[in-house]
Amino acid sequence: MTSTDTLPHRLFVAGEWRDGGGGTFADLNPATEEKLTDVAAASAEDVDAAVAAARAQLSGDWAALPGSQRGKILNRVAELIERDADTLARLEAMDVGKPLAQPSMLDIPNAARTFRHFAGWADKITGQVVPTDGYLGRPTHSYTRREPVGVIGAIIPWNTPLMIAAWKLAPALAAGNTVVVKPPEDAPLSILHLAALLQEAGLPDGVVSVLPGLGPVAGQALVDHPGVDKISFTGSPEVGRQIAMAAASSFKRITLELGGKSPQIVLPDAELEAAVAGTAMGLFFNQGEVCAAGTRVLVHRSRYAEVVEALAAAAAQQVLGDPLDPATTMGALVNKKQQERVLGYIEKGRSEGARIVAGGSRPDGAGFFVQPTIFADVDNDMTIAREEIFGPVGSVIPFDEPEEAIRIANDTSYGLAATLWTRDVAAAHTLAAQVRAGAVGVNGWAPIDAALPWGGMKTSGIGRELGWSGILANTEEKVVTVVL
Ligand code: TXE
Repeated sequence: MTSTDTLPHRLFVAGEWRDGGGGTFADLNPATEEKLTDVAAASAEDVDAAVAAARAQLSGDWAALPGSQRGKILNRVAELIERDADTLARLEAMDVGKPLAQPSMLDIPNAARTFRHFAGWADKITGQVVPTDGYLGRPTHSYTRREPVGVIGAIIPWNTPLMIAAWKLAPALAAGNTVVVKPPEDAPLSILHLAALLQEAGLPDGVVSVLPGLGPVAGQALVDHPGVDKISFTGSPEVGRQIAMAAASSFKRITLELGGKSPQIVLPDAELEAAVAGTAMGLFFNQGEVCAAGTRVLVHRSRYAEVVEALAAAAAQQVLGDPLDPATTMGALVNKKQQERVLGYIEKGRSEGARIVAGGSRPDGAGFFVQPTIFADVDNDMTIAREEIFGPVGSVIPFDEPEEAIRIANDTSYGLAATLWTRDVAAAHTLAAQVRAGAVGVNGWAPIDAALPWGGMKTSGIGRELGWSGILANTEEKVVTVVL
């Protein structure tokens, strides 16, 4: 399966594999810069066909299935993901450039867990009976129903494609929607494999189509399509804004997850070894290409020098190399553009006066690698502390009082995640309430779970995915009143 001539590379539309109307695009291995395969690119006509099949299923076999049967299929998808875990992990490692251990540990088990979690919700999506004042003096029986939103366009980024596809597909399907997925052009392979698993699990044809293709072509066609009821998007704020504006004119529903500039606050009483290991993971996991990356490390001045030194040592310990080599701890960035973007931010940090204590350039040789980089003496007004870099670059900022830490933490346009390192339970709860972020981890960086709502405040997005919030985001509430 991972030999390049057998890689999945065609569109999956209405249960059939076919070529795309938009030709093909080259999918590279970012660690070698070699082509993995040419992938079919969907055209606007392909989007039309997928949306038509998805709409038909809203009154077809899929709509007729009770929730328990939808749950059975989703459970089967989880089993098939586990059966093919090695294949999926290798696809993800080769396509994204991440070390094989990471998808094996996080992306693939999390995707299976997400399908299983939402399999459990599929037959428990209930409404409420609501007492009212009656109607023209007569009693009434009023109740609410949660109905599918309809056809959902799911637009996926390249950093953790399979996991994010599962986050969008599983709650949507549990609630009875149909979905057209646009995988990222940089890493479409694992989602194409997932398409085959959805079919094998017994999902009726057309309920999910997977259309690799270019963002401004296939993605845009999905956003503009009148037959699509909702767009669920994870990606950049720039594209998120375009989607929000297009959705506003057609009243499409949206869920947007747009990244962050997340603070990790190390209080003076923190257990330092754990805090350094955790903050380093928050900086370097997945090459730093993580929406919740903890890129602003705020450290109490009394521990500042120690933490800077320890983070520099943690950066120096990273082993960059072939994602399939078990010794590798950090892989390549996804493409040349991302590598240049990250190197550009490193230059900006230097020129604005931050002090590099580790990394700072790209290693020689092939592959879109960037050294893990730590900046000390960072001011929160510097560009490297304000803009999402999406690479292995951390800014360490000192603070004197917890109030100052919160002020700096909240002085950002983003609000996705935050991490607190402290042994003081009262301080943890107080600061967790004060920080403006969708998810706060205490003594652990960015815990994620299918049962926990996920999403951000401010520029980090609109709406929540996962947990019961994921069901709410994928249903419309209807009121029925019977006058008795
Ligand atoms: O994102 P894009 P890019 C941030 C991160 C990164 C930057 C740029 O800072 O450096 O964004 O990454 C599809 N209509 N994040 O350029 O373009 C595209 O095909 C509809 C954070 O890769 O937003 C892909 O499937 N769709 C983020 C998806 O949008 C369009 C994860 C994301 O690509 C489109 C990724 C259009 N006009 C990047 N244009 C996170 N929240 O974690 C593109 N797309």
